Order: sequence, then structure tokens, then C-alpha cells
Amino acid sequence: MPLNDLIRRTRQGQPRAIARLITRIENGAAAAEIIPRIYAATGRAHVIGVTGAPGSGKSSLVNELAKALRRRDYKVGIVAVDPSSPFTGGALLGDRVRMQDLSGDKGIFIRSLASRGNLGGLSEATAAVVKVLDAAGFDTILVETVGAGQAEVSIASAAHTTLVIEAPGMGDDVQSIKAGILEIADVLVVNKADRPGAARTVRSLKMMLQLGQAMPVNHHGRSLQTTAVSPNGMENDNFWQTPVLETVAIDGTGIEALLDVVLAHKAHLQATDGWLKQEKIRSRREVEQLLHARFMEQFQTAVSQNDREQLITAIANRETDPYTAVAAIFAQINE
Ligand SMILES: Nc1nc2c(ncn2[C@@H]2O[C@H](COP(=O)(O)OP(=O)(O)OP(=O)(O)O)[C@@H](O)[C@H]2O)c(=O)[nH]1
Ligand SMILES: [Mg+2]
Repeated sequence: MPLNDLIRRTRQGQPRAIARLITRIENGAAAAEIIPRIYAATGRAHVIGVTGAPGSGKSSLVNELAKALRRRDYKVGIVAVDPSSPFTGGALLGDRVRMQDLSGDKGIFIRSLASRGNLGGLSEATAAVVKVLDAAGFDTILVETVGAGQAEVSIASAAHTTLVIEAPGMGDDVQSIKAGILEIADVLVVNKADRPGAARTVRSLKMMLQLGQAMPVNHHGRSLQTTAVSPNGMENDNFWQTPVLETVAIDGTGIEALLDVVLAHKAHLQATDGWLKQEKIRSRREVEQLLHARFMEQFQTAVSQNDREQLITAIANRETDPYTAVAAIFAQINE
């Protein structure tokens, strides 16, 4: 089908068109053709990142949140990102089965994305898929990714609202919480609250949040302005206090309360300059990623693989240095 038809049908929210458009994005460079044609129709969706350790219950929570959102009449897009799997399928198949009770509902669209060995490509593809769902009229988009490394954190933090999921026993030890994970959390969730130790995990997380707040550095400069409490002791209006909530995803306990908090965070972003700030962070990152990719492409075209290898070897052997090498590469590209 011609791309224009596919895009028109996607804008009408036709599931098969959306699926085919996403497949084109997955298969390669199509994003450069697609995004310019839909970008003006994006920017409406509230993007919620859901990240956390493997097995903490992210998919189960996403499933329950999606159902709760549907009960409140939101249209929900779900993107499950699996950086560890080179295939679409595998671990994600389990997610599909679990999310089956959601299928058949036109107000929900679910898609899994796998890495195919290229994390940079995965975060670019995820961003493009989110835009497709946004343009298709899904007003709330949940992005699930395993919180294991920098790339995954960057996928999650491209969201307006980031949920970090812990399970009892995982968060008790300061060491066990990955550096950087708490900083990106807008909401902390202790799932599997039916298991022993949940209250202790909540306490440790709250303690770590307090420790973190002693320092005036935060997030991506998103919500926290300067300090938690202004000099007169009043809460700063622009400050979002990261809440810690307990849930049991397998029976739905705590889900409505979690959704209330997620929507409160959205309202908070909209009421402050947080929403625009987050959009600017994302826009800047996208431009820089695309520039980097375009430049690397040019570099690889201008300098043969053989010459690139020789250059690297020469730098390693101290026959030249990285600065001189880069100056020479720029001269060659600008020739
Ligand atoms: N007891 C209990 N089990 C849960 C809860 N939530 C999820 N589980 C179970 O924990 C297991 C993992 O749940 P998932 O939702 O697949 O977790 P995940 O974080 O998406 O896992 P990965 O995507 O593989 O990292 C499943 O067997 C769930 O049924 C909960 O609240 N309580
Ligand atoms: Mg999962």
C-alpha cells in the first residue's frame, strides 16, 4: 500500500494500517519518510515509561493500568521494548498472552519491539512508534522496558511520566538499586505487595529518595526546580514529590490509586512548565541522535572501512592522535 494511504488510515486509527506502518519503521530507515508527515499531528499523547528490574511485574502492571485507563475512556497504546531479545517474540510472547484480555478492543493497541542487536536503533524505533500511536489518536501511551542499562533508561526517560517498578526484596539494599534509576522516577511502585517485605522496601525507597533530595540535582531538570521546600517552609509549587506506592498487579490492588497519581503527575506537568520542558529535552535528544547518525553515515561513506581501521590503529600506536585524526576526517568530508 502506498505510504500516503497507510498514513491516512493510521490517522483514522485503523489497527491494520498502524501495524503495517510500524513494521515499516522496524524494518529500517522508513522513519525519515514517515515522521515528517505525521509530526504535526503528534504531541497530544501522555507518554508513560514503565521500567524496573526483570520480573518485577512491569507487564502485569501495564496490563492493569491499561484496563483502568480504558474504564476511564482513555485510548491506550502499549509499546513493550525488549533490548535483550534479538527477536520479536521469545520473552515477549508471554506478555502477549498476558495482554490477551485487552485484545479485540479498538481503544487499545499493543506492539512489541526487540533490539536486533542495535540499542541506538531501538530507542530511535521506539520514539518513532510512540509518534505513530500518538498520531493515530492514542492519548495515553505506555512504554515498558527492562531497566538494566543506560539505553533502557534513556528510552524510559523520553516519557513524560516515568514509573520505576520494584519488588519486595529488590529494593532493600542500597547497592541493588541501579544508579540513575531513582533519579528518573516520577513515581516509584513496589509491586508484589502481597509478598513479605513490601513495607520494608517502601521504607528503604523513601529513605533513599530523602537522601537524594538533600542534593539540589534532579532528574533531567524536569520537575524539581531548586529545593523541595522553599525558605518559608512552604512546599514549592513546581516541586513534584516522588511518591512510593504499593500494588499487587495480579489482583489489581492499588491500581486505581496508582493511576490517580500518574494522572496527577500529568496535570502537574501541564500546570507547570514541566510538559514543555520534557518535550524540549526529548526534541534536543532526537536532534542530537539524528545528527550523530547522519554524521557517522557520512564518515563511513567518505572514509573506507580499511582507512578507518588504519586510522584507529595509528591512533592506538601513537603515530597520530584523535584530534589530528578528526580534523583530517572533517577536512576530507568537507572537500
Ligand atoms: N505475587 C505476585 N506476583 C506477581 C505480581 N505481579 C506480577 N507477578 C508475577 O510475576 C511474574 C513476572 O511478571 P511480569 O509482569 O512478567 O514481570 P515483568 O517485569 O514484565 O518481567 P520482564 O518483562 O520479563 O522483565 C509473573 O509470573 C507474574 O504473574 C504481584 O503483584 N504479586
Ligand atoms: Mg515484561
